[in-house]
Amino acid sequence: MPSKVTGQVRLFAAPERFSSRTTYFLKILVVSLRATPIFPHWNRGRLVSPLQLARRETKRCPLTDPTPHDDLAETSCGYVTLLGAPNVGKSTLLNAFVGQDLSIVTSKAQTTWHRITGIRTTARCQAIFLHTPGILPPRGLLHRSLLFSAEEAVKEADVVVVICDPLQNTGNAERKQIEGILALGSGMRIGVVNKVDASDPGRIERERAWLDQLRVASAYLVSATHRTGLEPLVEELERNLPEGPFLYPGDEVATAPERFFVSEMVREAIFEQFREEVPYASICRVEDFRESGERTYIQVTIYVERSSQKGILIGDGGASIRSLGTIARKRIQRFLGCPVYLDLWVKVLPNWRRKPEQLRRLGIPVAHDDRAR
Ligand SMILES: Nc1nc2c(ncn2[C@@H]2O[C@H](COP(=O)(O)OP(=O)(O)OP(=O)(O)O)[C@@H](O)[C@H]2O)c(=O)[nH]1
Ligand SMILES: [Mg+2]
Repeated sequence: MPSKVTGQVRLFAAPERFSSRTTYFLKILVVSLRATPIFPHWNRGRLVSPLQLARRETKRCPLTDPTPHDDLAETSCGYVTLLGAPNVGKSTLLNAFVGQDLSIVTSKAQTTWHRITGIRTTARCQAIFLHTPGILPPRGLLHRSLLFSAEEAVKEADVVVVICDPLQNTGNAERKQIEGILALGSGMRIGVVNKVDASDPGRIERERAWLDQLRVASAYLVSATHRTGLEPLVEELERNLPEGPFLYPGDEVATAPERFFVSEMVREAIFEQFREEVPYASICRVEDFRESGERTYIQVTIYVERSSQKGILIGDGGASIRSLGTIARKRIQRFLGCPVYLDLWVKVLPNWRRKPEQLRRLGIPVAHDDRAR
């Protein structure tokens, strides 16, 4: 679990790699937005808002600060976007890269809905990994919004890692969709064939051939679960990040606040415990998070679309929600390192997946074209 998860943003004296102060300011703005809590009320939690931080830090280190950064040219820092169809192992890879379980992993496709940022810092290099939702031809507003978030991450990437899974028979439509998204960005492309521990050479070759068509600079065969083949891949990623100062302090591994990880742990338990319909209709939001005596009190609401789904989640006499709560609470306690009282509520928010305003309130960015619907 993350050793330190904060939304802090550090401002630096304008480094050489930004051609003008405006460009630099835009970069800072992007970082600040990334650190923005996914839900507005997170500002009331342990984090200060990026604006507050910017104000505080600006006093100490204004943008015009001429302080020389002697070793600037020797560090590199940039964004690495992990792109691929659902279930190819993006979360498992991200967790392997940063060495912590930041992103939930389940056997179901399209588990990750939010863009998850993981930071890997070594002496000379900071790689900021962006896990994007799995790519599928979109069906409905939620899928289109997930796609939008992947597109934005590809546009921002210095390097895009295209991950494929030889165990899946990825369809032509999915491949075309990925090719279309790749074309939106100008970052260097690196290919990864994951799950080689469980696949046969024929299938691996099929995926490599597709990666060749995408004109990747190089392709790597890895197993994210067994953590094999990752070292040369990481070296290549680091070699291709642009020179520049670190954007995050070296001991940070994630940009999202604790509340985000807590809500994801509840969602992970839902994905594991329930079948097809309920996990995809459920989204979690932390409503309250406070230290109360020896325990931390956390109230999480699980929003579902229909009352039948609420009934399934609660179960006979509350049996299902109790066992869900027990699994999630244990994970959250391990993550926070303290006893937790987890208060789970289930509410019906009719058709939330089809309503732009609801999606945005629940922390899922909606594409411009869909906002007015
Ligand atoms: N055998 C094998 N299984 C793997 C490997 N990497 C991931 N998996 C499994 O593949 C499934 C999906 O992994 P995730 O990391 O959640 O995949 P993802 O791409 O993040 O999925 P979405 O977020 O749903 O798009 C899980 O059951 C993993 O345990 C691997 O290297 N080998
Ligand atoms: Mg994932």
